[in-house]
Amino acid sequence: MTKAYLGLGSNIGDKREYIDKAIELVGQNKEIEVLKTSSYYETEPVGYKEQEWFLNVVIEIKTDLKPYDLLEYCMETEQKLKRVRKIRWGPRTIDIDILLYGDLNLDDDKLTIPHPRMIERAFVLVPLLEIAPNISINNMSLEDKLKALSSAEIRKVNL
Ligand code: GSY
Repeated sequence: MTKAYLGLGSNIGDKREYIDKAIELVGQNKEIEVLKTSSYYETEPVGYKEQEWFLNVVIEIKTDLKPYDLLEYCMETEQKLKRVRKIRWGPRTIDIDILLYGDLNLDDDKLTIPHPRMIERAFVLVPLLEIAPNISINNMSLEDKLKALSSAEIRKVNL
């Protein structure tokens, strides 16, 4: 079993419902156990700005799936929740990113772990540090990385 972290984001329709449904579907895989779920965060879009704010969450899971199988399952879950890829950085019902998979470092055409942009994104680091306060990547403290980020809009919400 490997501990991994997934980042989830939604900015179309009932965002909370998409996030909750995605977490439920992830947990329905018999080779995945959802261990922790962060609070919900409303976050300003990063990248393409002309779109609604996102709702973001990070979850901690334990899994027997290998990284590519986990990726496939995340993509299948996105498809079930009607994700359509139109604009690269554009709106989506649900986005599920593998952030970390144990202490694996992997970089090929299909998959990069740790997620290549996670250390630049407050909408990932804030919920991740909420559920894994002492987490580091290759000895780099993520808390220090977050402190160095310019203050993107992000606020915890009780939904
Ligand atoms: O990478 C995930 C999709 N995404 C997001 C997101 O989840 N939250 C915010 N705030 N901005 C984003 N831009 C993209 S692309």
